[in-house]
Amino acid sequence: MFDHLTIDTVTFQSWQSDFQTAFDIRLKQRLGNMLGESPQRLKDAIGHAVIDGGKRLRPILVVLGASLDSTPGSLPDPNDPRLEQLWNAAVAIELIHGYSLIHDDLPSMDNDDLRRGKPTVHRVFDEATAILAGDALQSLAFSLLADAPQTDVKTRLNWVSLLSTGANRMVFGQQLDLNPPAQIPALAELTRMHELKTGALLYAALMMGANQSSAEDRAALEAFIRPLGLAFQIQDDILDATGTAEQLGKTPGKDAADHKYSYVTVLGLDAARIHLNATMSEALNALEPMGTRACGLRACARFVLMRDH
Ligand code: GRG
Repeated sequence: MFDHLTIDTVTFQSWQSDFQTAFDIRLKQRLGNMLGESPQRLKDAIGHAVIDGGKRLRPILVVLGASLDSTPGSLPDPNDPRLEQLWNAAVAIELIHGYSLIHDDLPSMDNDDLRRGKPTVHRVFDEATAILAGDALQSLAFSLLADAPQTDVKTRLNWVSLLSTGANRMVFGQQLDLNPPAQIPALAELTRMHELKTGALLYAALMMGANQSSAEDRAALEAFIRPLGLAFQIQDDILDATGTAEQLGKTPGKDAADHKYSYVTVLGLDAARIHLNATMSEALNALEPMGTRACGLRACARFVLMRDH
């Protein structure tokens, strides 16, 4: 679908790898500047959690959301100096994501030993240090937004508002996930929980990037990112049910083992796959009016659909 309006997956994956390299340079710079006074153990725990890991999907959404007009038909050069203004926002949202993963893995939540192919933060350090690392990442994220260079006050405030809303909604979703209903939830209830837990931060990422866009573009992006966030979660649930620890870098089969409601445990694997395709079509349809300006986002959506970890 929309093959003439997209970028092939191999090209996108190669760009994503360059993006990860560029992102990690900026991330390390910023952490180095902000953690000067931190005890070494906390610094190490934060580094273990957020450096050299993850797909960097949220920072990618920030950059693609901001690049609709600068690179129609292609992907933005991650080292383009015009992106300089965005890096604080891109790093900030990844720090919030990093905190959520550390806390999600804690014994009191998902109790996981493996994340991004490495032992989780509380396993390498200790539980209290893992909690503190997550705490610190939250305030570090917002100080990056407050101090973003070459960025007017209105944009910085808009970023703060989007990121705080996204992070809060993620917590609301996590609370729902921790206290599942006694009965198997209807699809609408499952969808609502995942819109909060997973979708809200993806929404914040894209809209932070697109904060200067026209109202028309922002409406199209909103109509895209909502189903994309759900598709991301459905794929995550399918991978949890079908992937290996080696492939995923985390413990597979947790949803079923922990009696969690997921798209697979509620719908079954085949229906979850059908639902994934329908949800992805909804996301791609929303981008249609944007033509080649949305090539990067379309390729990113395919990347979500095809990912194996
Ligand atoms: C603890 C407040 C709080 C929230 C936790 C992140 C989260 C909410 C839960 C993680 C559990 C989970 C599997 C959620 C599904 C989607 C998700 C956020 C997957 C991990 O994100 P990726 O795939 O991870 O972007 P990488 O490692 O690539 O950054």
